[in-house]
Parts: sequence; structure tokens; C-alpha cells
Amino acid sequence: MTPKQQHAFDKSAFKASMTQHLTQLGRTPETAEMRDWYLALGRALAEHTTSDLVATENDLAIKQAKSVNYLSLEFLIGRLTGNNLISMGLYDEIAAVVSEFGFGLTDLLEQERDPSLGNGGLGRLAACFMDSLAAQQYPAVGYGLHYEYGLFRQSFKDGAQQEAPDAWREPEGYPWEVVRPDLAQTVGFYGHVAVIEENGHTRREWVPSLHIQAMPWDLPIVGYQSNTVYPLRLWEGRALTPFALDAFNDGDYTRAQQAAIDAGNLTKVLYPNDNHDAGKTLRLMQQYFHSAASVGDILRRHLDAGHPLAALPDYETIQLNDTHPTIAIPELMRVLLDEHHLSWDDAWSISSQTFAYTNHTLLPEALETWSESLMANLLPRHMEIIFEINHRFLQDVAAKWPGDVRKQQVLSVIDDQGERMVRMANLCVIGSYAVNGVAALHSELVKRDLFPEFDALYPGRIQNVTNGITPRRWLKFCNPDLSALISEKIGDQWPAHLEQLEQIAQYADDKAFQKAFMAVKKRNKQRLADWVKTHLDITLNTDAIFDVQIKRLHEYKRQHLNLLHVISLYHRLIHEPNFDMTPRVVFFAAKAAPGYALAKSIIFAINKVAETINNDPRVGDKLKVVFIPDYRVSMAEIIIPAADVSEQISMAGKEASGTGNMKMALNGALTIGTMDGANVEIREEVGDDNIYIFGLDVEGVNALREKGYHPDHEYHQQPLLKASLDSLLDDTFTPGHPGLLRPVFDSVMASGDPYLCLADFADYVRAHNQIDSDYRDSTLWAHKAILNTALVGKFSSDRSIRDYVTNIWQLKAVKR
Ligand code: 26M
Repeated sequence: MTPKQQHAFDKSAFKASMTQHLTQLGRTPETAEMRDWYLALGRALAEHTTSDLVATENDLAIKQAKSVNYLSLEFLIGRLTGNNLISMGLYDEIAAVVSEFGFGLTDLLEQERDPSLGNGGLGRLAACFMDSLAAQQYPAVGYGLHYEYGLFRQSFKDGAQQEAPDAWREPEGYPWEVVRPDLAQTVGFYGHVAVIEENGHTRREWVPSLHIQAMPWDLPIVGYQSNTVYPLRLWEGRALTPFALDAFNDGDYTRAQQAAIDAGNLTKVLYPNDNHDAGKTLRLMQQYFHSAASVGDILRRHLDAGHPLAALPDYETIQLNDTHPTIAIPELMRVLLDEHHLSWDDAWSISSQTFAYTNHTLLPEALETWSESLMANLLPRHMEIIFEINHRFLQDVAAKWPGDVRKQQVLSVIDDQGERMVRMANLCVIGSYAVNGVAALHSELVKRDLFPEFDALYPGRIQNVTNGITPRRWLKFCNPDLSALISEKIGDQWPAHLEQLEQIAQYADDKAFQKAFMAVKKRNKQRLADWVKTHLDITLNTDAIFDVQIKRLHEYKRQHLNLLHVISLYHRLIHEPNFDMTPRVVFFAAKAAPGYALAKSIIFAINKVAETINNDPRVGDKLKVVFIPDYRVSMAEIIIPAADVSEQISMAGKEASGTGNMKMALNGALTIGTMDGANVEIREEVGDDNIYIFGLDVEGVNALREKGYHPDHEYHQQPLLKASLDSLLDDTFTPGHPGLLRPVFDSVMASGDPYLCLADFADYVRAHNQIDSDYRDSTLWAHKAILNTALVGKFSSDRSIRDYVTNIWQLKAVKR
């Protein structure tokens, strides 16, 4: 137990508490099954964190300090039990307790369902940031939505993706959450704006026609060795009263229930889109519900602590995780104007010093816009406020660039080419005191390509904060053997000070350390191979290169480029008698948005190619392809420690940062990647010799586009590429059914290969050949792998949070 730990651990009291919780589950230690024990453990631990959460909430020093409010529609937290045990410093103690009851802790932890309350990188980043805020004791509240169903569960039927609902709390409820009815809010929708005459002047006030209750559920974010527990507050939509009594009394039973049905649908399910704006009304309702409940709670905390409204920016900052919670800006304005009767200038001064916005994408199809008529119907008063914000803003634009109509058009919050649309990103930039991109390259492109006029209008507002990952979950918890090895050499303070890993670099050529390091990697590969054998019945060779691409399925991420490389290896194994290769297992894991047809076609193609290769006796164990279904945080925790090679192969300029790249490098994998997102910074840290960079960079991409790109030229000039592509058209991978994989072929031929897979193919193959030969030199490979772990300390989310604190939020840590 660490000296910092506040509560001494009372083993017998804890055992009694677990037994007590078993009783509440209707079990005794004799009748309880694994799942009951897991629930009893979770509930017993949650008692402690909940009391620490309430204590942190009531801490006067925190009330007097400035807090960050992290607003995000997604928090992809993953399982909490194991991670919280690490943070509480109780992992070994609880392992002992559990074994006295006759169980293994790791088996018990496997009982927990992942709370998959996010799609991918953006949601996982929010979870890592909450961990780092609590670890470093920067006062924070995370605000999200309490989805009844998280991201869909994925399975394959004949190779095609199937989606099933993710009932993550079923059937007993999630042990770590606690409902807070005393903190419920009420959120309005629809209705009209009333004009009220009051002692000589008029004011405007929204009269909603629908009200829904926002019920908060708190999850404890336990700071690593810090005794600090911050809330992740998730709002659930509920009917205000289960029945509209008047309607019920009128005998209109159905109408009475309608409100309850509407409210129950609001937070029913997470939208499964990633980097794509769907434009659905229910999604806008979710966004407003989230914003209004959160702004209401922030103001409640501020006023309850006795602070004046005008001092809001001194005590609270609100970070918008992408544009999804943008509507919080006009909501705060509405409350200040219509409920607290502030002047426009006073309200705007408060609001625009409170909000900051993080941009996570340059993809045009992901930039949110909402139809003005939809918004005016759902949120009539907010639409008026947005018009007023825009009107005043356009006056500033006209003052800066007199007579420049084009500038007015691109900067306006309203896009009036066609159906009038509200541009959420523009509203964010105008209404925030800071805007940031998520990696150095991305932030430069935000300034140069996405918002050049805003950058000119507000110099310095657009900044960079490079993303990071929490070393607690992504090394200490998921890779205990590597953690122990590191601690043997440099002590055990590195999880809170990741830059200390640099000291490992001195052992990069130490034979004994290399041996130990690669032995850990081997054990982690065996753990993954065992999982694959049990769940997919594929036998893997752990001497093979474990080549890993795990991320959402998207064309710009180019899983199909990886697939073409796999097919080219297969082609050579079959057709070139003298071809030899280092054995390889290529792992994929990815979910496709249910409405994204091409992404689903790529998954299908990978599965068909895998089936063929894995069952072709000519291949032997030279090549295996494994698509791991239902990718999620708990699966990543098994895959990442086992990776030798990390695939980060997006078309340059498209991946804002990536964070899987950081996780795999930290666990000793070598990156094969383009000059995109944070790959650029990983290269700076690990050095050119310890990363495999290939392909066009941003300038190269732009130059190629300029000159005109013809994928069919590549096809005709590169025989290996042509052969690989052609095998998508015949029945090599779909025996008896030629043409089933044509959508993938067409995407890079008929559709013009928008992400330049064919242009980058040859250099990608070259880089993989280099990996193939380097891996055979096990000393060389160990050297490179060790240096990756040693040199990526920069990518701790603790550093990201300190960047936000220093350059944007201006917070002070409050030690408890
Ligand atoms: C939009 C509209 C409707 C429904 C859902 C969405 C939506 C949801 C998630 C849009 C985008 C979403 O996520 C984008 C995302 O995950 N971006 C990733 O953010 C990471 C953290 O900054 C980066 O590392 C990745 O490069 C970036 O792709």
C-alpha cells in the first residue's frame, strides 16, 4: 500500500461488506456465482469512492478554486473496477481478499461489461482526460449522457457485420454508478418565444411546450494515488411525471403516455456515427438536453458556492469536446439574458470568457450543420440568440474587412447557399476564448485550411494541444509484466511521471534487459493467441510478427490499403517459388457505422480474405489474418500489449491525431505510418530509425491532386498491385461467387481512390519489407521496441492536461 493512501485498508471489514452485498443480491458465499462476486466487489468498492466523491464535492477549497467542466456527448471509459483498484492502490489487497473467497481477481474482473459510451478516439480521449485531471487534482466535472444502450455490439454472419444492442447495465445495474435525484434538472423543448412587457421595456422569454427531466448518474473518476474523486455526471432523460394527470383524467390514456415515451427515447442510444454528421432531430435533442442540464448544473454549483454571476469565468471554464455541445453557448446566453436579466454585453462578456472548443476533425462530412428551420422549431429562443450573435459578429467582420462579401459569407454562422444551415464550428470559434487542434500538424491545418479567416481575425485564439493517453490504464493496468520490468529498473513513480521512462533508453542495448523485454512481449502475444484460440478457433504462431490495425473503420484510415498488402503477400506466397517472408499475423479490429455501406464492404472483404488465407495449406503459418469482433476498450487492453507493429496509415492530413498510435508505441510496438496526426510527433520523439514512415505527406497529397491523380495508371504500372486488386474481382476469396468484393475494388478504381491507397501502395510495401527484414534481427528489433517505450513519455494525457491548464484553462491543483 502506498504511503499516500488515506484510508488504511481493513480486510475483514471489506470481506464483511462483500458478503453483505451478496446478501442484497439474494446469495450467500455458498450459492454465489462469479458474476455475484464481481457485483459484490464492485458495490463494496463503490461505497468508498462514492463517499470520496461527495467529500470532494463538498470540499471548500475546491468550491473556491476554478474548475473545468468537460462537456462531451461521449465518454468511452471502459471497465472501471480494475482501473479504480489501481488508482486506489488496492489491487494486491483485493486480489488477496478475492482469493480467500476462492476466486482469481482477473477472472472476476472479466465479468464486467464495458460501458461503451463512445464511438472511438474522441470518447476515449475524454475518458483519459478525466483520469489525468483526477490524478493531478485539477478540479473537474465531466458531463455526458447516460445512454441506456452504448455503442452496438458487433458480430459477423458469413463475414458481414451484424449489430446488436449493447445493454451495458443489464440486468442488475452497473455497480459503480449512483443516481443523484436531488441534482435533477428540467429541460424544455419546442414552444414559442413570449414578449413580456415589464415596467416600460419589453423582454423575450422562451415558453417550451415539452419538458423532460434530466436525472444525473455519477460515475466516480478516482485519481491515481490522490484520494480525489471527481464526478463523471451522465444525464438520463425521464418523463417529468409518468403521466400527464390532466390528460389521464380526461381519459386520454395514450396521449398521457406519449410524454413518457418521448422522454424515455431521448437518451436511449448512442449515435454510432464516427466522423460523420447525420443531421437527425433526435440527435439535436440529445445535444441540447446534454447542454442545458450541464449548464444548469454548472450555474447551480457556482451560485451555491456564493459567487456572483459576473465572476463565472473566474471559477468555471467549459471545454466543448468538438461541436457536439455547441448549443451550450446560446443556452448560457439565454439563461443570463432571460432568467438573470443581464444586458447583452454583460452576458456575452461572461459567456465568451467561459467557453473553449476542441476541434477533432477536418473532414468536411463531419463538420456539423443544423437546418435553421429544424432548430427554430425545436429551440426558437436559441435560434434568435444565434442570429443576434451572428449579426454582431458580422459587424466586426465588416469593420475589419470593409466591403468584403466573401469573408462575410465564409465566416457567417449561417450558410445561406441553399437551405439555410447553422454552422456549429463557426459558432464555437466566435463564442470561445480558445480553440485547439489535437496534434501539431492538425492544429496547423486548422489554421491554414479550415479557419484561415478566423485565424486572421483572432490571432492566437487557435492553439495546439497534442492528445495523450493515460499511462495507468494503457500501461500499468493492461501490461502488468512490462510495468513490473520497468519499475525494477527505474522505480515505480513513472505512472504519474511518464517522462521518467526515458531512463529505460540506457538499457536498449543491454542484452539481459532486451531478453526480459521481449519475453514480456512474447507472454502478451501468447495471452492474445489464447484469446483467439478460445474465441475464434484460430491457432497462431507467437514467433510471427503481430501486425495490428485497431480503430473505427473509415476509408480515410485505409484499412483497405492494409488489406491490399495482405493480399499481395498471399499472392507472392502462392505465385513466387522463391518468396520467403517472416511469419506474420495481421490483426484487424474495427466497427463500421451501421449506415456506412463501403465500411461494411471492407469488413466483409477482410473476413473473406482471412478465411481463404487461413485455410490455404500452401500458406502454412507464414501468414494469418485475424479480424477480432466487437472491438472495445477491454479488447484493446489485450491486443495493445501484444502488438509488434502498429498500423497508422491514414492519408496524410486526415487523421487529426490518433491515440492508438501512442498506446501501441508505449507498449513497445513499432509504428508503420504516414506523416499524419500525432505520428509526426511520435517520429520526433523516437527518431527516424525507430519508426517506419511511408507515403505522401500533406504537401505530396496536395501536389498530386493539383497535377491530377489517376489510380488506373498505378494499377497498370504496378503488377503486384494489379494482381492483388484483380483477385477482388474473381472468386479467389469468395469461391463460387465472383464479384462479392467488387465494392472495395470500385472504391479505388471507379470511384477514383479518394484516399490515394494506390498512390501509397508501393512505398507501403517497401516499408513492410523493411519491417520483415528488421524483425529477423531480434537484437535490432528489441533495441527499437525498447526505445519506443522509453521515448513516448510526452504522450501521457497528464502532459496534455497540463498544456490545457497552462495555456487555456488557468487552473490550480487542489490537493486533498
Ligand atoms: C457526429 C454527428 C452525429 C453523431 C455522431 C457524430 C460524431 C461522433 C464522434 C462525430 C465524430 C465523432 O468522433 C470523431 C473522433 O473520434 N475523432 C477523433 O478524435 C481523436 C481524439 O482527438 C483523434 O485522435 C482522431 O484522430 C479523430 O479522428
